[in-house]
Amino acid sequence: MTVELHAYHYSVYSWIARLVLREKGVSHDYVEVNPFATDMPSEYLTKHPFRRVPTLVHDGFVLYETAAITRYIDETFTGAPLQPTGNRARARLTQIIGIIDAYGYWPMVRQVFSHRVFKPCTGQPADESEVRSGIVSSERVLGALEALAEGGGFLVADQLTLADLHLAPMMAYFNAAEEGRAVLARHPKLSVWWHSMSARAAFIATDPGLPGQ
Ligand SMILES: N[C@@H](CCC(=O)N[C@@H](CS)C(=O)NCC(=O)O)C(=O)O
Repeated sequence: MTVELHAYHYSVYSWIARLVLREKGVSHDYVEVNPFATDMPSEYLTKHPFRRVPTLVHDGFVLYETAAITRYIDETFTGAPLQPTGNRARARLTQIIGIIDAYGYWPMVRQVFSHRVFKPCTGQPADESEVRSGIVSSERVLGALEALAEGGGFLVADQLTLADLHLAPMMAYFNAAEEGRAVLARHPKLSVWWHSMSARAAFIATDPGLPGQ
């Protein structure tokens, strides 16, 4: 049995996949692919036509889209289940992942984190207007997640789920920006959740850090 994850060190979606593999205890080979590189190997595009990361390859079965990858990992490998059994809890899990992907990723990561933290770390010019507009959009996302969170250490169903593992890396990047931290601090249920998620061994072990750290 071979499991290969094609991923990029600083990619938040790659972190989600690595985190789920770690929580499930799935050993795997890691192949670094930089989706922002102009010389990305053309062979990779046969796996992922949209030129993104990550992609999972399990015994020749190629799968991209992080939510599909993490669900597949949970349903294929042993280890504590990361999806609840009740219909409503499962619907909430899917809803939260949908919110993160559709409304959270861009403002939290590509606007706030990228322009406040990542670009300055790598000496690239940052755009303050991206940070400001990202914060406005992120406020709505955190407000929606705060309303859906159960309260306590997990978002859904009082157990660790794929929803927690999808949000945690995004929140880590958002929280690395001063403005992001201030927004998170205004959301009490998410703050309690973040305190508990960010202390998990798998989360700490998979943290890619920042360039130059
Ligand atoms: N819908 C994709 C999104 C993956 C994604 O956007 N990955 C980023 C890195 S975090 C990427 O490859 N970006 C390359 C680009 O924007 O050109 C998924 O769920 O896997």
